[in-house]
Amino acid sequence: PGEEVAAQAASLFKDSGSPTIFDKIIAKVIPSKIVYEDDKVLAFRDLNPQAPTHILIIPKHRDGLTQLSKAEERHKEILGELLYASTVVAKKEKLDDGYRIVINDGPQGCQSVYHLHIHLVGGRQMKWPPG
Ligand code: D5M
Repeated sequence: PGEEVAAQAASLFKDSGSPTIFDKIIAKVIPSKIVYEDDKVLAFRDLNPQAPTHILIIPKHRDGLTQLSKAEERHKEILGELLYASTVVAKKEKLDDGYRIVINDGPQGCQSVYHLHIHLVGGRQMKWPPG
């Protein structure tokens, strides 16, 4: 089983960008609280929640999408999948009065993990403008 996990991790790491903590979450090498999963998308609870509900929605295959600004034509489908999965998760979490979707990009956007992820935050009143 150890070898299997290593092989799975190696295939995930083939794309550009260094491995991140999210590769280990996808490979289930480290635990996470998964709330939704399909063949392309994984959603799990943020370790450092900024609201009563704070979930990260990520592509299982990064395929060069370390951050939103690296998106290319071929990523259009997965970008749609991620946004749509966010609405499915929001419904599952009963965020019926609304919620916020955030994508942090690069240093000025406060991105810390370079594997594209959507933050889904809700369960409290949000403020505008964001900080
Ligand atoms: O957001 C990166 C987010 O990733 C940040 O809110 C913490 C979260 N994080 C980091 N490690 C973990 C693990 N192991 N489980 C769950 N959540 C995690 P960014 O937009 O890049 O700043």
